[in-house]
This record gives sequence, C-alpha cells and structure tokens, in this order.
Amino acid sequence: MLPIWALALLLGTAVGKELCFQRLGCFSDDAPWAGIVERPLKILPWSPKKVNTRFLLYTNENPTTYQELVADSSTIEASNFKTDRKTRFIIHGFIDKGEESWLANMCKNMFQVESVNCICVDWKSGSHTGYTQASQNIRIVGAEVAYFIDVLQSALNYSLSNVHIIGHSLGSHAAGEAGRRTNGTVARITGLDPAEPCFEGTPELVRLDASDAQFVDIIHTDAAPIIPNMGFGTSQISGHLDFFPNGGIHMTGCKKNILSQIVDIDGIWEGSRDFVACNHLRSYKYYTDSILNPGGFAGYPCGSYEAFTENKCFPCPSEGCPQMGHYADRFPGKTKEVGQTFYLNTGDLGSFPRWRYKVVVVLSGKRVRGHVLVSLFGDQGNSKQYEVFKGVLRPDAILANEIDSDVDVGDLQTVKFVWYNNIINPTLPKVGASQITVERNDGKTYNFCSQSTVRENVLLTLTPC
Ligand SMILES: [Ca+2]
Ligand SMILES: [Ca+2]
Repeated sequence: MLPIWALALLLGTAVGKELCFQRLGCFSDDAPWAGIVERPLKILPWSPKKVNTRFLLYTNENPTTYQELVADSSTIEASNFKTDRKTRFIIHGFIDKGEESWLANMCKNMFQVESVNCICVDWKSGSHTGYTQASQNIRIVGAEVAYFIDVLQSALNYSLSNVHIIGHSLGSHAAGEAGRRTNGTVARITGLDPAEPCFEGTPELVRLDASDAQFVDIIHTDAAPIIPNMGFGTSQISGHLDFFPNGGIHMTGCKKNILSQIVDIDGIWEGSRDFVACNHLRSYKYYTDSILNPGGFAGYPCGSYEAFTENKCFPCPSEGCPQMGHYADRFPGKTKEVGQTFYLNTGDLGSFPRWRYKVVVVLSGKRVRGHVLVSLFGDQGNSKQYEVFKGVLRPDAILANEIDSDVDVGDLQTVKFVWYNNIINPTLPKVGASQITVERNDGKTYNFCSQSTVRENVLLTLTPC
C-alpha cells in the first residue's frame, strides 16, 4: 500500500489540473495545452472574469463610437447589430487592447465598402501579462467569442456563414479556438501574422489551422525564427491560403528587428512598439489597406519568394490570383486545397498596394553602359519611372523585368522610355527602344514601338503598334 502522499503525487503527474466555469466549461493543463515541448509550463488560463473579454460594436450607423455588447439576445437586439449583415470580429494580440485605433480604423474602412457589424474584441486585462500566461488566456477569449456566436445563432437565428473572425498575433489563435469551438462552421478566419511562440509546431487543436473555419487565410509578415531573430509571427503554413508579402520576413520600410533592445518576448512591446515590432504590425496594416484597394494585393502562386523575385511566377494562372486581405474570399479556388502559398511585394509606409507588370524592352541605338527606366500610361493613371535594367546597353538586346507599380494604370495607352549613366561622353550617344511589351497580371499584353533614339535623361514616348 502506497502512502497517501505518494498516491497523490502519482495522480498529480497523470491527471492535470482543471478549471471549470459555468458558461464556458472546463480548461485543463493536460497536453497539448501545456506540458509539451513548445509550452513546458503547466499553467492554466485566468478566469473569464479576470480576462474580461469585451465586445465593442461599430456599425455603419455608429462608425466612431462603439456600443458595448454582452452575449445576451436582448442587449444585442437593443443595439445597432443587424442580422441581415455580415459580422466581422477583430481580436488583438499580446499587450494590446480593443480600443487601440487600428481596430476601429479597420472597421471604418469596411464601412466605406459594405454594411457590416464590426465587433472589436477587447481582452486587454488578459493580454497585459507575461507572454506564456497570455498565450493561455486566449483560450478564454476564444471560448467567449464562440459563446457570443452561439448566442447569435440560437437567439437571433443568425447564420454562421455570415461570421468572419480576424485575429492579430495571439488573437489569431484566439480566433482559431473560437472556430474550433463552433466546429469549424464559421465562414472565415483571417490570421494576421499568427504568433509563433507556444504555437508553432503544436498540434492543430491548440493553434489556428485550416480546420477552424470554412475558409482560413493567413498573412505572414514576421516569419523569421523567434530565436535569434525575434520574428514574432509563425512561418508555419496554417490556412487554405497563406500569403507571404515581401517574402514574409522583412517588410518594405521596416528596419530589421532591433535585437539589442529586447531581452525576451515580454520586452518586445515595451516602449516603441512600431519600431521594435514593425514587421509584426504590418499584417493588420496591409489588411486595413486592402479593404479600399480591391486589386492592389494580388498574391502570386509560387514555390518560394526567391523564385518570385527571379520573375518566375508571373502572370497569374488562368483561374486568377487571390487578393491578400479583405477580398481573399473572392478567389474561386480558395478552398480547393489547404496550404496554398502566395507571394507579392508591397510598398512601404504610406502606400502599400502594388500592381505588378512584366516589361520587355528591345533596345536600339548606341552601345553604352547605363540604366533603363520605363513608365506606364493608361486610362486609369500613370506610373512612376521604374528601372528595368542596368548594365551594358546593346542594340537589339532584349531586357525583361517585372515591376511593382504604385498605380493601377488600367488599359495601357503609351509607355515612356528613358536611360541615363551619368558618364560624361562628348559623342553624346543616343539609345532608344524599338519595342516595349507590357504584360499585366491578368495576362493582357500591350505592344508599343518607336523609331527614335534619345540622349540620356530625355524621355522617349512609344505608341501602340
Ligand atoms: Ca485549430
Ligand atoms: Ca517567427
């Protein structure tokens, strides 16, 4: 017979601890929730009261001031919530809050293009703690969102095909948990740079994956390893469509993560969050911009970012390219299979959308060393000058490159060619383009010709031929 204390010890290792709550049920620290390699600490989430999940409703009728909802039909019916509209939940991440301006700004962009119930989910009481605890608290947040959705369904007869959950960072996994608890029946979950630590490599039960909703799309913006690069987001393919803008690791306009200023994960958000976590935060900025730029974030199916930058993944295939962000659900092949990966480039701060074109230039004139630039003129706008080539310019050479324009020029009407080398040459050499071919990402091709040549820094206009 074992002494009582030894029996208790044996049971203690075999059976984990468990917390139960009236509305949300029980939460255990059994594997894989805790006690696995990726999450060795045996800790439990805080109580629903302490996490204090709140639902802040914005609609087209109240775009700037929220109505706070609770999961109760009479409160929801008394609010501006409309059952004939889609509902999009937005869940923030670690050391963040539901009143942060980026969530409301995302809603405001939606109101410009659709009528929608936009619910910002605040769990700041549970997110302002150590990272390991916060990564457990998202289980409560996910359960609260699932409970709220259950009320919408049972009390208001609201269809889950109208529910979209958007989560950033740890909020992505809270969205996954809400989806899991509603048996993967919500229409869509968008993971904005889902958090890596305590989730990457874990069983699908505990992290956001493609089984958590009818359609799951992911934007990866900080996919470098957490150690040693402090890349907070996961590189794990987690949805039906996984987008890797700018390759998914270093976002255009962000400096590299500042390692020397970060002691550990808990220190990452202290102080200057935009400076330290620039890559990680870009995911929600891209999503917010995508709402107002339906064609500006085309993702190209490609095996790697390297192949994409080597111009091997253009134009879009016959079924088209999905759009990263708000309109990803318009892609016909969105749920054809899980783990479809897409690459694209974005702009830097101020203007993120880009439209990619393939440009082929046939040179004429003298043989000189220099740079060749081309600008595109169309019925919807004109692009800047983009460099297509630098090196030795030989007559009849064919130069091909892809450019990412900050303007959708529409149907092309003319193109302009210019070259320069900043080398003083008394013979004043002239170079031209006998033909320039421009291909859009939908495969439509335009040809332009010229008989002329020009001195450096002089614009040459080519007309359709
Ligand atoms: Ca999951
Ligand atoms: Ca990472």
